[in-house]
Amino acid sequence: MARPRPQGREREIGKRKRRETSAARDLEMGEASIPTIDLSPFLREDEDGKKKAMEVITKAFSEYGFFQVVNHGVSLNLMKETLEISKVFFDYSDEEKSKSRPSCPNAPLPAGYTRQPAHSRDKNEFFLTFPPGSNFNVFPQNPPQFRDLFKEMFVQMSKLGVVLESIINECLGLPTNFLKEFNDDRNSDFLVALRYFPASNNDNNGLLEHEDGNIVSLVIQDEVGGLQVHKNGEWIPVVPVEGTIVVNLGDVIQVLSNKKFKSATHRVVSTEGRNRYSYVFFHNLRGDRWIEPIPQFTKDIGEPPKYRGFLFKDYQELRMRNKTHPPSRPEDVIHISHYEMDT
Ligand SMILES: O=C(O)CCC(=O)C(=O)O
Repeated sequence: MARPRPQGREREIGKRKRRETSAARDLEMGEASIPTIDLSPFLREDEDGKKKAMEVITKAFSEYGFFQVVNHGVSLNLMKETLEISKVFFDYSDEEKSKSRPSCPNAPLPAGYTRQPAHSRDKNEFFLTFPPGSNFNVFPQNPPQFRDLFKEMFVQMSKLGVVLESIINECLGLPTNFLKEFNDDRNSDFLVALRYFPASNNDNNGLLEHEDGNIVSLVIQDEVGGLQVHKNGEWIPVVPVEGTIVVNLGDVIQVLSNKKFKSATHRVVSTEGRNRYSYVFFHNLRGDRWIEPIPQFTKDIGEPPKYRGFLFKDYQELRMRNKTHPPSRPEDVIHISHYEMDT
């Protein structure tokens, strides 16, 4: 007897399963995945291992700005514990979570607990801190371990951010410590814990397609997954693997390198019936830094600059306005285009 054709929702699920199976097959074949880099050669100065890894990293940054790392120096236990503790925190009532709402109006970003407003297309809530000791920080009393775990995570992710910045420096062929000296103040870095709400029947948007505005971001996601990267014109799922950290390049490097390296276009898709948890560390820079393509990627090689110069803080404000009064500059919601020049 012929099997009845699946209808409506069943048919959609079938289609999705087929898409997932084919994505999984591609992943096995390495066609639709992002590379995984072992960072241990950088931590123990193994020159041969470093050279091989840098080739892969340079390719990934030149094409789509994304890869993931293992042996990165961040404690695997800490990664597990911080994900667990944020589940406890986000499960509290709104009233309890509201006790750690941001209280510093002049902070560059809202430090503390924030839920995206109802009109936002991004369906998530988050908790943000600046470096331990920052006056902007607001911590909840409960769960009691939250503050210490968050601080420890900040310290370890910050070390990794510095390592990755020096790798970017080397992959770009910049003079030793160029980026370290340009970006010598760690007070603007921030760490965010996120909870994405389950997808509904007509909306699976956790976080809309975007690029990060900073130097480099580091993502730890739980087993639910949902992070996707735009690569070769397709959305590629970053399949969660316990212990790995996802690295994505931000706009500042794209501008400094005159688009030699690309900031990563990415988004988060939510899952039916499940919350998703993640941590993102933003290796950032001071607002008063002047950003423009470096001569090494322009006049030294006879290339016109693809961006005019700007103050980093002005770009941050423009991005923030796009969130609070969406969209103030629709052309900058995904890519950095405000400062782009016709070449
Ligand atoms: O939660 C994630 O996996 C990624 C979050 C992200 O892309 C962002 O906060 O910019």
